[in-house]
Amino acid sequence: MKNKMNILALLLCGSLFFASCDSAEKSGGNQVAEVEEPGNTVEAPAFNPDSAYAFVEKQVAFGPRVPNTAAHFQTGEWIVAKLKEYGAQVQEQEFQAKAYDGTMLNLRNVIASYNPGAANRVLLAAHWDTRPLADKDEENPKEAIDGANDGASGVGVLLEIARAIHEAQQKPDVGVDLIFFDGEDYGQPDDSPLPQVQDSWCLGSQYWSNNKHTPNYRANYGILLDMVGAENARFAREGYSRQYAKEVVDKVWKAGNSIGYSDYFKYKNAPAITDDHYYVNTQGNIRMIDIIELDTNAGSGDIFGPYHHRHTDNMDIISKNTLKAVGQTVLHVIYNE
Ligand code: AHN
Ligand code: ZN
Repeated sequence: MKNKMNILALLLCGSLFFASCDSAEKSGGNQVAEVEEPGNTVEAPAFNPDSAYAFVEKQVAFGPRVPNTAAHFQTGEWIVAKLKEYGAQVQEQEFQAKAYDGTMLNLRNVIASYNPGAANRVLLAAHWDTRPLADKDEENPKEAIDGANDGASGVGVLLEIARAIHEAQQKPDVGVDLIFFDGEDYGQPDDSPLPQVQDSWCLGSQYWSNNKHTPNYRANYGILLDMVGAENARFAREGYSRQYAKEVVDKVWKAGNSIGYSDYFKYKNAPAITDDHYYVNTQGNIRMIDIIELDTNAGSGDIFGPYHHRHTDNMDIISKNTLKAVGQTVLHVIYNE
């Protein structure tokens, strides 16, 4: 698509050039300099924030998507059905993983592919499970959270991207894979009395990084979305993203800023945090960034902000504007590959 647009831009330039030569002769001025150069960017289809919001709402309505519960199973079925409805080739990866507390978790990663034959691919990711506890909350810390932002927002954006690609006349040139990781949020709490378990977070991305859905699977790069729905969210450039995939950070931040979302994509650095992208980079051998809301002004406070792993992470904090900023930026990036 991009190449076709470049040719079109060249042709347009050519005819404008002749037209302005013509008028330049009459006026005696050089009109060519006044002709605005057509941009080299491809316009992506519109990301519908109402639709994305409804996808977040729907997940929350299932109840907390805690592994080994009915709400978790039903949400998994729903995600698979939506992706099939939107014309993707869908693979489910079912596996078991042992949690830090010894619980055997029945987990499922879901992978949806568009243009599966394309060699150039971009991998988009989010986690779809919910934390089984609210360990940062003073009240009811043993109860599971809604996870409207932590989990559901990223999934909502990915599903809306799937819908937008499906509806669009023009498809991206690159192949696009959407991966919905399970078991991200079952990590060991800081105050756990149990012996410390290494790598207790991100169980789905660890599994996938070592057991890809297709043998020899390759993607040029990946973008993880985590906590991308809260009102007034600010995205700083996270440490592992900069360490492993600096060019991708630059590309995505530039895209966000160029289409009007400079309030969200801030040219600020944030420390490295363990999230699914860490395992995709270190074990899966694919460079992946994390678009995640991190509070760079937290100081000694919580970098993950005030709603993280608390019951306040519910629909009240979800903003269509934030979903739009992230979703439209990611669509812009893949349509310009
Ligand atoms: C840490 O707590 C170090 N990482 C968790 C990342 C995370 C949890 N993202 C969403 N929930
Ligand atoms: Zn979490």
